[in-house]
Amino acid sequence: MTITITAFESSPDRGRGLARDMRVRWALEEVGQPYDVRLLSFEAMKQPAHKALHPFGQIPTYEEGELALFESGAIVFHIADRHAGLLPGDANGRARAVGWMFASLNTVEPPIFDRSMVMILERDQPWYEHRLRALDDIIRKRLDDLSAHLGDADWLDGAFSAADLLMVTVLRRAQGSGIVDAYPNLAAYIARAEARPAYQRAFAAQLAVFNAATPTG
Ligand code: GTB
Repeated sequence: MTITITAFESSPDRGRGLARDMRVRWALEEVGQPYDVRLLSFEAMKQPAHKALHPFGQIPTYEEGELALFESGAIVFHIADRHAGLLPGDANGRARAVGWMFASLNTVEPPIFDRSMVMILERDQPWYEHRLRALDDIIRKRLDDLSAHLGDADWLDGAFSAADLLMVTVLRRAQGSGIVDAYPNLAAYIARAEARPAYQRAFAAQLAVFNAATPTG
């Protein structure tokens, strides 16, 4: 059955692979599932046709036959659940990997996301510097603990899994802040993940969308 996902027609990240369709593309590449992409403008995302798929009018979505999903974490979990390669075969290892998937989205991502929103929306506010420093402190706390957990291991818990895929997409969003560079093992973790052929294919695919939408010269 054909898998169709949605992505930005013109991503504000300018092809850096920071929008959340990147997670879904990467997961599909890891498990070797071909997929189509329906590109949407911001306006189209808010129309009833798309809101029937995504109640909040966002990307990404995932359609496969009768099934329609939204929320990148749920989509990545679905892909990992249905195909071999992204979750351990043993029940306890699988449960731990799912725990790390939640940790990436519920514990590590929120302050990183908030920081990027503050930078976009609150730059002119009197509290801007204070709020940014407070968020940086929270992010550092999270990364201190994540770095200590990872140590010199390649991945969060044994073999590469959907948890690493999600965690790396979250950490990439913080890279522009310079905070991640203070943790050599996390920087190496991101680089190791980005070197995976599946990541490379997913990154190239989303970059091609940006390049096609951007006039050159
Ligand atoms: N919790 C949902 C999920 O994980 O799927 C969040 C989905 C979401 O935030 N989607 C964003 C969206 O559709 C795109 S990814 N926004 C349009 C809207 O809400 O109207 C978030 C994103 C956007 C831009 C950058 N960037 O420019 O760097 C990075 C990430």
